[in-house]
Amino acid sequence: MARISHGKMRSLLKVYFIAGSTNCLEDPRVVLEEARGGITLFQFREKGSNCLEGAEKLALGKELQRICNKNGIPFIVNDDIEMALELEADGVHIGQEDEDAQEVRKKIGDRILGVSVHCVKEAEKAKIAGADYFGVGPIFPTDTKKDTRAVQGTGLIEELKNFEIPIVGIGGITDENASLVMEAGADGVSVITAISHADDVSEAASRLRGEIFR
Ligand code: TZP
Ligand code: ICP
Ligand code: MG
Repeated sequence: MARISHGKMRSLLKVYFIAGSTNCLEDPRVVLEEARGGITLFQFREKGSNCLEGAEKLALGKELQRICNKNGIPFIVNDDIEMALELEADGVHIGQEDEDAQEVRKKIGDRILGVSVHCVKEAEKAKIAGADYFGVGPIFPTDTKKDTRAVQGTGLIEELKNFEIPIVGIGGITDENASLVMEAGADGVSVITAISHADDVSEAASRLRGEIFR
C-alpha cells in the first residue's frame, strides 16, 4: 500500500461526515445508512458525555465500518489509534492534544492521517509529520465541540493553500455557508450537526453534496 495521492484525498474530503453515538438523534447505524448517498468520507468520533467506551465502542465502530465498506466510503477513526489499527481502518484523525503526529504516522504506516491545525506553525509541523490532510476550524460558531479554539472564519484556509496539503473546513458548516468554505480554497467540508441532526438525513446529505459539487 502507498500513501494516498493528494488528488484522491481531495476528492474524498468533499463531503466528510463525522459522527458518533452522542451526535445522532437516532441509531448511528441508521443515520449513516441514510447519509451514505451524499457523503464521500466518514469519521467515527465517539466523544462527549455518555459516549461508548471499550468493547461497546469497538462494536459500534465495526458496524459503522461495515456500512462504509459496503458503500465504498473510506472509514476514518478519530483519536483512537489502537482502535484504528485493530479495525484496519482507512485512516485516523488527530488533534493537537492527541498523540504526536510523527509517532502516529509511524504506527499507522500508509493509512490516511488527518491532523487538526489552527495556525501556520501547526500546519508546518503536521506537514513534516506526514499529514495527508489538514482539518481547519472552527470556521463558524458550533455547539458540538465545547473545547474548540476561537472561531477563525475562512482566513486560515486561504493562508494554508500554499502548503499544497488537502484541506477540509470544519465547525458550524451547513448547506448555506459551505460555498464560502469552498471559495476560500478548501477541498471539502466536514460536518456533524448539518447531517446528524437533520429531520431528513438523506436529504440533508444530498443537499450538502449539491452545494459542493455545484
Ligand atoms: N472540531 C472543530 S469544530 C468541531 C470539531 C470536531 C465540531 C464540528 O461539528 P458541527 O456540528 O459540524 O459544527
Ligand atoms: N477536523 C476534522 C476533519 N475532524 C475532526 N475531528 C476535527 C477537525 C477536530
Ligand atoms: Mg482529538
